[in-house]
Amino acid sequence: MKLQKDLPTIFNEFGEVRRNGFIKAKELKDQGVPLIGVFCTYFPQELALAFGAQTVSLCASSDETISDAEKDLPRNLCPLIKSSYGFGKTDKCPYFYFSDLVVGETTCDGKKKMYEYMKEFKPVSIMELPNSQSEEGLKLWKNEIVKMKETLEEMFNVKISDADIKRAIKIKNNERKAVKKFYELGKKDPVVLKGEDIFKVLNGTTFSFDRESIPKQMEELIEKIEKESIKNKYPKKPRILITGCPLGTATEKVIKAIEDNGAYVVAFENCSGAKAVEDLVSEENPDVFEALAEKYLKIGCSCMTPNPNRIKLLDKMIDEYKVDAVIDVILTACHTYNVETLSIKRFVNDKKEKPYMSIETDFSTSDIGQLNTRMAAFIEML
Ligand code: BJ8
Repeated sequence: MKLQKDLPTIFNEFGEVRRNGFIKAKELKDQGVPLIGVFCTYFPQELALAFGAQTVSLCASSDETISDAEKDLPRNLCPLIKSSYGFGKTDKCPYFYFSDLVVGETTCDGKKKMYEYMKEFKPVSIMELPNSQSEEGLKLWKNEIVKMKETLEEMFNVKISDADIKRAIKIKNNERKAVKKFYELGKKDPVVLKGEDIFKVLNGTTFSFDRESIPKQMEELIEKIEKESIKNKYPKKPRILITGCPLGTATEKVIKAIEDNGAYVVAFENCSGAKAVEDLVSEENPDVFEALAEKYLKIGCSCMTPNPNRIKLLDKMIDEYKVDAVIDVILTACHTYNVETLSIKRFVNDKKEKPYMSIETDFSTSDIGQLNTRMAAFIEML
């Protein structure tokens, strides 16, 4: 990343990292580097990093393969599941094709049942994620992490020591600190960059295969943004926080609809933003498996019941980012996030006294007009 370039070019390059990473993935395969495909932020990436493997997100975000998926899966299923399955089945996603192993977790019902069919054409290993963050749940999750380490050792014929995992924890923590420092630019008032650019950078870094270079890249980028903010003045507009399902290329339309209609997205609480990054893994705990289990089980996903950690993070972020309103993005047929809209609405309206709106969308472009109309009406009243 050459920082002599202007900011729009740099942001667009981050936006292209996923596509450009296909070649890099092939090169890594040619060098014999194992590639682990993942579908969820609950997977402790440190396990892969500890033995020199790479991880890549296989969560697709395009409607291109949905009709292929619907030959096997019900139409009334979340587009993220259908699209990801479709890309795998049709071999249209190079990341899926190059993955030696896919790791899934028992998160939502649709995803965990989909893996049963995915196993027919790809090696898939499932981690049993508890549905609650209880003491018992923590024990189960720690045990699952140990089992996954053993699966990786056996499959790739390697030994993963505690010291290897400790080293990986440090690398991932440094990455998290740097990414967090970047998205925390969203706290600035007046704003210094748009939500669509924050999203491009966050999404791009998840597809970087050089994790150790991320802190330096973020440092340079932050410095450049701060320097240019002296001359790039952004007019005052309402500040929005996005929560809900993860976003991807197809659902960038939501960010665009918000920012085209008079507001800024200053924060992403979902798995495309803070949810996966905010907390670090303890580097002090001598039990590396317990340290990993504690960090990952804390993730406030709606597949947990109850799910207090989503509220806790929202509470903190609404204040810290001086948010004027919250928009909850639900992918069609995502029952857990959809059911949770009521408690999020109650929390945002009653406890934080802020406006809230939930929108349901998919990976098509057919609702862009409707999104614009709803955003314009919502933002106007702020
Ligand atoms: S930790 S948000 S990445 S599960 S949108 S497939 S929940 S029906 S993506 Fe997720 Fe992990 Fe949770 Fe994050 Fe199911 Fe809903 Fe689809 Fe979803």
